Amino acid sequence: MTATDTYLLLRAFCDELARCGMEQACTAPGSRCTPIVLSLVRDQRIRCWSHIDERCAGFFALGAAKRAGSPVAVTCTSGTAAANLAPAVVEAWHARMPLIVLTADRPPELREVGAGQTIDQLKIYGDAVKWFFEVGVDEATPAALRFIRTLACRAYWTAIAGPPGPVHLNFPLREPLVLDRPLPDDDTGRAGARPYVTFDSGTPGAPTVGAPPSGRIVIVAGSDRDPEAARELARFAARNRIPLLADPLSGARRGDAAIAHYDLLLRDPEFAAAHQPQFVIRTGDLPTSKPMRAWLAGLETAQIAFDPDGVWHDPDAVVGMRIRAPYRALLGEQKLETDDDWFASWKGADDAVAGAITRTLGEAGLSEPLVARSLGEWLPPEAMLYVASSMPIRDVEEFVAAREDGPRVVSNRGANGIDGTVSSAFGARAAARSDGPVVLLIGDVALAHDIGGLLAASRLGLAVTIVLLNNDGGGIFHFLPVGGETDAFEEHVATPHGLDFGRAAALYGCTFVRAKTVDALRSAVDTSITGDATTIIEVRTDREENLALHRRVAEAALTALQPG
Ligand SMILES: Cc1ncc(C[n+]2csc(CCOP(=O)(O)OP(=O)(O)O)c2C)c(N)n1
Ligand SMILES: [Mg+2]
Repeated sequence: MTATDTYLLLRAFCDELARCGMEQACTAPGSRCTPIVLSLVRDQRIRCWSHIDERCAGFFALGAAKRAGSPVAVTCTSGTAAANLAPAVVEAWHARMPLIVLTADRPPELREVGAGQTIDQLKIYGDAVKWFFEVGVDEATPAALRFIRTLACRAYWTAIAGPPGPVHLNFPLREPLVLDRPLPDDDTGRAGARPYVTFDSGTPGAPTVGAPPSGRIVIVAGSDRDPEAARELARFAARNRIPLLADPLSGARRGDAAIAHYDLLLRDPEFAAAHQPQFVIRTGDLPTSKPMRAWLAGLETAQIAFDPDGVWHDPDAVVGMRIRAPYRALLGEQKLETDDDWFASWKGADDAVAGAITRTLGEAGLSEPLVARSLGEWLPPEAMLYVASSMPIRDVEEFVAAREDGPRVVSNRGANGIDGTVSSAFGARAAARSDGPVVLLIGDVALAHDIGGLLAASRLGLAVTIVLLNNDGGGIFHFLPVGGETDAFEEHVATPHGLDFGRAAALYGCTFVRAKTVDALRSAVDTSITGDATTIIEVRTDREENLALHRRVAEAALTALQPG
């Protein structure tokens, strides 16, 4: 086996990935991965994004896959490099994102004999991948070339076919790792630009489930990958006058039926008790809101969950029917018999709470909830709002108002980690080409965690607008019982760090602005999203005050819901 064999096989492999439709790949440097990196880079159809840190590379690929809606490859060298992809692989598994992970490895004769940078990479990501395959080291015979072509297609289609997810191919590579002569032609590909294997996952037929729902129906829409289906769902709910409790991650918080403030509404025990539906339709993942989860868990009514991926989100075991199809397969064109008073009551309450939010936040100056609410209101429809875990995603769910043409909201909520978020936002920017800015809303601990992700700004020439909520620590923990454990809370839970992010911005060649007022924030955001520099817009907040403000809003919402 020669370098020519290695490169012939890998060129055919990359050729097939590109024929299937793969447009982006992420690389990280190393020696053993040289043949994979060079083969990806030399394929003109694949845009390769170079990274220093594999953890960043993985999360960048994830963000790119999220934006593109198609598989993105990521490759790295052997050893701990491969282990550094694990967080992104786990997130991709839970978020059902198509990643094609290509790790380089030593050939069998160099394993477990003290060769450098060699660890056991077989099934290193465990059950967090849809498919693992150890790619044999081989001569580039026509049969081997045909095989590797089918392998690439299989990896691609496995990653994308429902439910999507990561696949892992481990490539043992023998030295020499670079070519010493030009590569001969290879005519084993199909004629034209066709992939070696095309794939049809089959379209499921419309399910049948007895009589259509009627009366007091609610729809609960959670995170979804299909923005067009979300818009249709919003239209369906509006047409039928069904309250649509839509997480911003669903893409359905729009139209006349959207109930944006269900989190605050359902905190009111009287409201929750008085608004018991006869039928619950759930779509997508379960929203984060605790009051909503508790309310759903306590209902005695029929709950039906639609999910084309067959995802099983039901921690309280109350869903009685699951339909592995989009909601429209069953309900799309129907006109349902619904209850108008029921709809009006939800809408009236939602409006009342919206008023309470606006008033209370208006009295408080620039705050974390106001930043979340304002971004939802200001950003243009073509923007993507990438929201970090912790309070940012909760504030977006709780405070962003319904808007017909709001930005697309995404988040790494597969495993709810605070890691890799900066890299994912840059990946989304990379996959966006010309269609709209990416704005990242992130806390200080999450930014510190993936500070290296900022390198993508200068190295890869990508611009993201980063709105940083800096409360010097994990503000979320003040909302939890651990907030009372004063002996260890600050140092070991809240973890204040005192970082000056202006210096980080300087190190990574980003612009840094501090916004102290709503107007200053708006003008900084506007300037940044229309410019071509990555800007960190810092809003300084206080964790205790943030807790108090959230409580004031909840009280104001309760008061607004009182009759008379
Ligand atoms: C990788 C990872 N480590 C730890 C956690 C636990 N965790 C959840 S929120 C949080 C603090 C986040 O702080 P920050 O980003 O500043 O947001 P804030 O809570 O202030 O809104 C931590 C450490 C996590 N979710 N993921
Ligand atoms: Mg914080």
